[in-house]
Amino acid sequence: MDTGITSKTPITLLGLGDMGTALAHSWLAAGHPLTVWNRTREKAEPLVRGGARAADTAAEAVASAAGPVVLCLLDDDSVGETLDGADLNGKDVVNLTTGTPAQAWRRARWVNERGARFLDGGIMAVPPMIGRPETGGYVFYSGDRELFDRHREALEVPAGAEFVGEDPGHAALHDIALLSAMTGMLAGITHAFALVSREKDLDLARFAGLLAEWLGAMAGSSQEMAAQLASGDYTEGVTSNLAMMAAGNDSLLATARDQGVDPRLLVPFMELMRHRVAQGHGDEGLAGLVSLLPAAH
Ligand code: FVH
Repeated sequence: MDTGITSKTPITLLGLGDMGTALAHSWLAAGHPLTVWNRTREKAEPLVRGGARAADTAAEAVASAAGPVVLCLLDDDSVGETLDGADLNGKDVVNLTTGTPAQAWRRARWVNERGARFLDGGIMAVPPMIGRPETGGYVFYSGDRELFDRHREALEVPAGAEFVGEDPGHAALHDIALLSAMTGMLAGITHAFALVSREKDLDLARFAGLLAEWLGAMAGSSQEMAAQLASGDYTEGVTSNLAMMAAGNDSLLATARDQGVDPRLLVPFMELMRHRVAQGHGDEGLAGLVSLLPAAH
């Protein structure tokens, strides 16, 4: 006989956009009692048919929460609007809304002042990866360690969970750092395709495979950079030195010119390399470039 009683952690989820809906389906499929709320109520209907309960207001959803209150909304402003008027006292708040570290610090303080615990999360996955561990998606978490440990099993249902520290801003910092690295990589991919795409007899699908393989092989250089930054010796274990790479940039620029491609996506990085070599650091790896990046305030 199905008594409807389960030992699974009940989840309250605020926000049913593409990502929130994917999270909701994964918790339902794993048998977690689920209460949902969304500003546009209709988005809750398919989940209600699947066994979720839809709350009429965010405040009502929070009031009835016996487990973590998870937010997956557009941005930090929508989090503030959604929680405005909700009684958070004694609640566990898990914010999976993408934001900056500064927003996470402020939100943590705001939530703590209202008597609740706070965990921030940065999702490193797209909706089709949710509930599918084989895709490698995961979420960075930071903030209240005890809250994380208590709800870890439930948090690991949609995607892997990577706790990165008690500083509430560190999940967002990891998230944004990885997205920033991805942005640079996508700029490089865009430039590479601009170079080859005008060649009529070049197999772009084959090129794409070679490109992905090469980027994967080069990704290991991040460990070299980490070791150099940790020791402060930017010449430690250098595989390819800056002087050699800066000289090679001339070939990259000449080929861009010959192929009729604007090199604007690469030039700022190349200028940084040239500057560091001119400072007399041609024997370093790339770690020395980090020291050139502090922004003027
Ligand atoms: N989708 C993705 O690929 C990325 C993957 C990495 C992580 N992001 C972040 O996840 C957050 C939610 O993203 P999403 O994909 O669910 O976003 P949308 O489909 O646009 O849904 C937005 C939800 O936010 C609600 N909302 C917007 N403004 C307000 C407001 N002022 N008050 C209350 N709710 C608000 C919106 O409600 P509605 O439009 O349906 O009424 C949706 O529920 C996000 O931080 C990504 O950066 C996703």
